[in-house]
Amino acid sequence: MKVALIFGITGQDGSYLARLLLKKRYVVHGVKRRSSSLNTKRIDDIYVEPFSKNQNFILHYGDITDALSTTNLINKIKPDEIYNLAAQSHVAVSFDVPEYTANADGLGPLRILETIRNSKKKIKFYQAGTSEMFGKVDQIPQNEKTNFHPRSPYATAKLYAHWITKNYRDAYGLFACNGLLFNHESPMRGETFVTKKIVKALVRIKNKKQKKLFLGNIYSKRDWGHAKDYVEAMWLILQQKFPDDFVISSDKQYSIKQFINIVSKKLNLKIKWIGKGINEKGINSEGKIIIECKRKYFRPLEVDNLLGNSKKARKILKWKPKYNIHTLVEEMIAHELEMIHE
Ligand code: NAP
Ligand code: G4F
Repeated sequence: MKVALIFGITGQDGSYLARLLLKKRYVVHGVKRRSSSLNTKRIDDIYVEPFSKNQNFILHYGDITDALSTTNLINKIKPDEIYNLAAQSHVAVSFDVPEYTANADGLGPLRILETIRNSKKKIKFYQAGTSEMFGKVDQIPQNEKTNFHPRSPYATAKLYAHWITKNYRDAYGLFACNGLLFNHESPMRGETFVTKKIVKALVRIKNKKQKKLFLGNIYSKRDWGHAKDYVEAMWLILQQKFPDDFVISSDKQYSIKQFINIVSKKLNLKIKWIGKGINEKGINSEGKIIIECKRKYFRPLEVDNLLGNSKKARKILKWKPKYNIHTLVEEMIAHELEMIHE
């Protein structure tokens, strides 16, 4: 049986990756942080303390900013594969906590790489890189050869992680790989990311549980896929003969406004748009304002135009996403409808 260690097990991707690896009969170890309230809701159904329902699923306390805990866990578990998904992953928040973001997202992976380098065991390493590193893009669509131009403390920290992973691969022969993943969403997405925020709010507005949705820039464009498809790509990346870096994307692009229109159409919420810029508003069929823009949701710097070209992954990994924007949105809506009746 292969043994995997996942940093960031309690996050969206960690919860999908753990399920995928358990299905593939791995022993899965996950690292969770101590928090003042429970942070395991995404994995509670596969783990119940004190006796795990699944004997192959083991959780440990740790923190990627703590070199001792990171090194000790790796040396104790001696995994075959490490997936580093742990990060302060919110771009807007990274402007408020830049030093912490640099420490967790930039130096965190270095701590893992250095431990692997000093380990006698050959451990494969996956680093959760991001399309945010392309930032102010000079090429559309973006692929593995596109220049990087990060536009946030988050993207800058992730760029360090990207290069240090590549450097450890080149310098020490580590099987260390970067995934350059474009936005991926799911019912498990964090509440403050834009797709989840929109779907949740529009479902609640439709069911008269909420009056308005406040957003920032609705003209940036993103390439959205489903987390379930993207964690499969992470696994495939570590199953190759040689370590390499791969763009993972749907290769389709929508603006935030287009995303809102897709969701509202599926909910039969007829939204009419009026006004321009910060004064743009979405109005329902009764003439009530249900969507407004607020300055506080705009970022000091924006990434306007992300669109991936995942040709390399589709050819080499033979990766093909099963979801599209419509099936993704439908699954997210169904989940929010279930939640509303809880
Ligand atoms: P997420 O839901 O925010 O999950 C992040 C995970 O990291 C959580 O388990 C979180 O723990 C953990 N974490 C944060 N700081 C930590 C620390 N100091 N020590 C240990 N664990 C820590 O993010 P996601 O959407 O699953 O994304 C997974 C990874 O892929 C992240 O690195 C993200 O930056 C990257 N990525 C995401 C996307 C995307 O569109 N989702 C695209 C490209 C790259 P808590 O639960 O305690 O907060
Ligand atoms: O959903 P978002 O916060 O995702 P963003 O910034 O693209 O980052 C996500 O994807 C990255 C991959 O490209 C990951 F690396 C990262 O960890 C994260 O998962 O925002 C998407 C867009 C932005 O342009 C933002 O300005 O939506 C715009 N937006 C407009 N109003 C908003 C809002 N974003 C958020 N979070 N909240 C708003 O109210």
